[in-house]
Amino acid sequence: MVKLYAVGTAGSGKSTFIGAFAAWMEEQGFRYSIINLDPGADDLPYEADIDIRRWFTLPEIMKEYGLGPNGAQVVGADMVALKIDEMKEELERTSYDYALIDTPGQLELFAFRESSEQIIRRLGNEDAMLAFLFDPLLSREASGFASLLMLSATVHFRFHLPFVSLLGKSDILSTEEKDRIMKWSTVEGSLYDTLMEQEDMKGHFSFEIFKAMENLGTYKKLIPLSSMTGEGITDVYSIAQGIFGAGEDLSAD
Ligand SMILES: Nc1nc2c(ncn2[C@@H]2O[C@H](COP(=O)(O)OP(=O)(O)O)[C@@H](O)[C@H]2O)c(=O)[nH]1
Ligand SMILES: [Mg+2]
Repeated sequence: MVKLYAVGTAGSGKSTFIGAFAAWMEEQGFRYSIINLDPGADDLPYEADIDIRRWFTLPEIMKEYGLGPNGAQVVGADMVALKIDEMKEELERTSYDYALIDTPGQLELFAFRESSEQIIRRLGNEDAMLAFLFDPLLSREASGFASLLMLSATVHFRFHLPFVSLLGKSDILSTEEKDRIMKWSTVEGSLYDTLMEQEDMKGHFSFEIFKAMENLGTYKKLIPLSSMTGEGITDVYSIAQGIFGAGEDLSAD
């Protein structure tokens, strides 16, 4: 029973990916359960089986504690941990191959709050993995891509879970842009070389940073993902199957 957490910066496409992955699983006849951990979500592109908004929403927290949206988001992220046992019980009553878990819009609410560690541990970290979505527009520039790479390394380092890196919304990138980003992620040294071509980057970046990321294991091939065209969805599934060997394998067609 794989627990797949979608993480990434705000607007990177986490919720849409959960919806697209679920729709694909539905087509395949796989059993899944969707969990929404974002109390601030408005319209979600899926129907959550377990939804934190059943217990509280962002506007309710704002009202009850007299907080603005930013303060309420932080409180909300921590309050999720209080409901985790109820969610776990509910999850255990369903029979599923995959739990698809959507995290709050802002990355730091999940990545940098202590509550998220508790959530992952109590839902079960032995079969949990992270899907990290790279924002496509930021990824077009070498410095933006390098920043996201470091951010993904930070998230990886923080949770110590199997990790898949996805180049989100790949459908909005041109073939040239996509090829360039893919090259940065696969050809050792190419990102560093591009960065060094920029005059203002010289002296700011050390090759050692890239070596360290390589050692951390995050400097890995990105998978282009489009929740619109479905590109990359089966790759995510295959990688998860490769790691956990759960459920059924895809047929070779
Ligand atoms: N073209 C395109 N748009 C996408 C894709 N995934 C998400 N979006 C759009 O990007 C915006 C943010 O997506 P959302 O899933 O809410 O991001 P989240 O904040 O990470 O959950 C929405 O307007 C989505 O329709 C994609 O694969 N392709
Ligand atoms: Mg979302």
